[in-house]
Parts: sequence; structure tokens; C-alpha cells
Amino acid sequence: MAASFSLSHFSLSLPNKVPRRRTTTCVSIRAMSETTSSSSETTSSSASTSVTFAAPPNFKPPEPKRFAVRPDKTAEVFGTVLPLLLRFATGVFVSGYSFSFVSKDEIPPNQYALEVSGYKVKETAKLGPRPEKPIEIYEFEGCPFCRKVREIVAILDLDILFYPCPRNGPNFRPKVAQMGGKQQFPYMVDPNTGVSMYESDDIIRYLVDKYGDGSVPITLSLGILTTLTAGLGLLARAGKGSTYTPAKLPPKPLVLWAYEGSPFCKLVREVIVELELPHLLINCARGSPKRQILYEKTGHFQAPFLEDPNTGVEMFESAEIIEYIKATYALQ
Ligand SMILES: N[C@@H](CCC(=O)N[C@@H](CS)C(=O)NCC(=O)O)C(=O)O
Repeated sequence: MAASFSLSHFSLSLPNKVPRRRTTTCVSIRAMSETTSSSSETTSSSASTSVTFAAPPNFKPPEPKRFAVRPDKTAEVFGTVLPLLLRFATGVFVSGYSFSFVSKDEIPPNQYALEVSGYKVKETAKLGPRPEKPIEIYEFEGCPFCRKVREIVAILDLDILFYPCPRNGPNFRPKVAQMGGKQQFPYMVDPNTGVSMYESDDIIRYLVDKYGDGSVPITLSLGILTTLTAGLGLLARAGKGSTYTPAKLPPKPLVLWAYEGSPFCKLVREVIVELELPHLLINCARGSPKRQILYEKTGHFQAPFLEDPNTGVEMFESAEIIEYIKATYALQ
């Protein structure tokens, strides 16, 4: 099954305050089932159905608690730290990141800055040209090659429209075969240039040339060692984010403010990928100027932050985001 949906109603404008729930929105999805292979033979049929998406009854977005780990999530959060150590924290900082400690008065209160021991952390970055439209990537969490690409898009601070392709996923795996000729991940489509490609190293090279300073970070240039460390780290997550869990496909992609280097964000993304939910990932690693945008919109910066244009829900807090996503989209 492949479904069509559009970004046409998607808007990056957000409220001026912390999470809230909007009124329920009725949406309709159009699903199209396709059988594809590397051959030119393709069969397809389409079905239309109306589905109403709404936040779970009595849903109330939680208060954000920066760096707090919900007790039942402690083991999981630490399980995501191991891959990060093995990858030398690649995906935590954007390109050209630098920081300095400054006195509190040096940063106006309407400006995002982390506070540490009475000082504020002033962070800067050096980013390349920005694409007009989000780059599209077909991939899944538990794949080391995909991880390398997720790391580079965090470093380059690129917003990505992710189409999850977990094993047995009925929608986007067949679509990749149809577009590129085979089911191999990651697969990237750049709607700004019309370029599409397989092969993580080629994708990384393309992205740094087009949207970076042309140089591949050292931790992504080590060949087999890069792939090995990316793969070993995934063992700690025991295949999470790799296999399809039946779900309702929403007509509009979720919007997730997140980044590869954040343990809290990883846990949310694993679930989104298993449910095969398309999502626009707004990368906001350390040094990203988009941290300021979220800060202005909600009065707070914390990742992950979820916006669901299908229900109007906007919320912080990884554990509750996971519960919300499962309650809204999972079929089991
Ligand atoms: N309790 C939150 C913790 C999230 C959190 O603290 N995330 C970190 C990134 S790993 C963050 O946003 N830090 C704020 C900052 O860097 O300024 C959750 O589970 O979502």
C-alpha cells in the first residue's frame, strides 16, 4: 500500500506559548496499493477512505522537563547513549559549532541559551546554503548506513522529510523500489535539484557539497570503521525502529523537532519509524539557529517537540510523545 499525502497544509507557524491541543481536525487519506520490483512490471490499485484523527480522550500536553528522564524510561535512555559514545557524539553538534560561557546579562531573556552554573552558553555555527524544499529520505532507524546519513543531516542542520521504511512496511519500501529500481536504504531524493540516489557515502558527499562546506566530517570518513561503529551502537537498541507495526497512515506528515545525537529524540523516532509515519524532521542539534525559532514559538527549547497537523496536538516530553503517537496511530 502506498498513500499519497501532501505538505500543502503544512505550516511552520507555531503558537507563542507552550504546548496545547487544538480542536480535532477531520482528514481523509487516499491509499494506493502497489506491487513493485526492479522490473518494469507494476500493478496498482487505489482505495479511498475517510479517517478521523483526534488526540486521545482527556489528552493534555505535559509540562516540559529538560533533561529529566521518566523513571520507567531510564534503561531505554541509557541504551541510546552507547551508540552516541561509539560514534564520538556525531550528530550532537552542527557544523562549525563553537561555544563560549558568558555572563547572564550578555544574552537577552528572549534569546535561547543553555544555562550552566550561573553562566549562559553562547553557541554559534557555520552553515552552508539552505535548500528551499526539504530533502526527502527513505530509511529506517536500525540501519547503520541510514544512521550515517541521519548524522550528516543533523550536522548540516537540514530539515528532512523522512519516509520510514521498516521491514514489512507496506507503503514506502515498495515506493523506493518503484523510484530507484531496488529496495535499498537509505534512498535520498532532493526535490530542489531533481537528484536522487542510493549509497550512504554518496548521499553524504552530495549533501556536504551542496549544503555544507564540501568536507565530510572525520567521523563519517572512516570507511568500514564508520559503518562498524554505527552498527555496533545499534545493537544496544536491539533492532528497535526496524520492523513495521501496523498503523493508520495520516494524510499529513508529523513534524518532529529533533536531532540524531539526542537520546530522547531517538526513542521517539524509533516508534515513528516502526509505525511508518512520514515526518518532517526539523533538525536542531547544538548550535542550530532553529533552537531560537522553537524558543520564540513556545517560550522554551527542548527536543523532542512534536507537532501533529492531523490532530492539532503540540507537545514536549519523549515518553508522553511516544504514548500519544501509539494511541493515535497504532492499530494494535
Ligand atoms: N524530559 C525530556 C528531556 C528532553 C531533553 O532534555 N532534551 C535535551 C536534548 S537531549 C534538550 O532539549 N536540552 C535542552 C538544550 O539543549 O538546551 C524528554 O524526555 O523529552
